[in-house]
Amino acid sequence: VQLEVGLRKALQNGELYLLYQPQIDVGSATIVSVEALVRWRHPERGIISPTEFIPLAEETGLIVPIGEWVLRTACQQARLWQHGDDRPLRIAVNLSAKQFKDENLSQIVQSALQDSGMPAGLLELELTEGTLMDDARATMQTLERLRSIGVYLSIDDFGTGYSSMNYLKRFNVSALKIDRSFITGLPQDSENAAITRAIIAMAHGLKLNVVAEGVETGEQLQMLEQYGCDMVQGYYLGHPSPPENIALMLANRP
Ligand code: G
Ligand code: G
Ligand code: MN
Ligand code: NA
Repeated sequence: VQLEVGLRKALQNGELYLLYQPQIDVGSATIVSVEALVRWRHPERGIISPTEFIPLAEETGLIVPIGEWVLRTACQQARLWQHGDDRPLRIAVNLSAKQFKDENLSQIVQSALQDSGMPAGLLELELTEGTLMDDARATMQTLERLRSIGVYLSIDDFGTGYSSMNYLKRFNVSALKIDRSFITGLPQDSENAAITRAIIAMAHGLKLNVVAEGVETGEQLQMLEQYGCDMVQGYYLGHPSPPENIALMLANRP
């Protein structure tokens, strides 16, 4: 209850902030997307992880205003990172189930794009399998609306939820992000290796991009490159970092 009261005030008191984690294209070894990850600087308790306060925000409905703030802040930040059309950079934002169900979602997305000047195709929205499976008909409608805006949709934490291959075919998303629990044990874990290869093959068969999350070692990167994984994200490539660090990475691109 204490935490809930605090969370209500966190937004207006400016206690939330975003870190950004790079997503690297394996082929060109360059940064192609940046994922926004929210943090809460609590006045007494210090920094609180989203694993702690996002579930609370979901329960209380506070996720809707918080999510809108994340979306707007991330888009505005990402606009500053664009350098003409030659090397466009996507910004990825996590959407929770409640945001996805919010009937104003497509308006909020459009308004965030308009106000920031970000092209729709450079906004990546990450949805989990759980969010997509909830209510098939409403899900398809919301996805259609988002698709028609032109945003890039990915399925986050792929492989950990319930996914029907049938839905995957119909959802019409752009990318799958393989959950980091499958990457962690690589290259030794032969079961994780088999699953990772299978997800990459399936994604490519469906003409989807595939991203490996939680890449922590050079060996893992090498293995994923062999498997034909398109993009990688994880501590080996860069931790979630303040915007200044991302600006430096961008400035130092080859
Ligand atoms: O960044 P970190 O590993 O601490 O994130 C923990 C969890 O919180 C992850 O599942 C991540 O997707 C989620 N998360 C981080 N930022 C956001 C956000 O802005 N919105 C939502 N809905 N989830 C987020
Ligand atoms: O659920 P989602 O994929 O959005 O979660 C992203 C979370 O994963 C963030 O909280 C981020 O801090 C964490 N993360 C990012 N890279 C790595 C990594 O290489 N290893 C581990 N253990 N966690 C990571
Ligand atoms: Mn994510
Ligand atoms: Na994930």
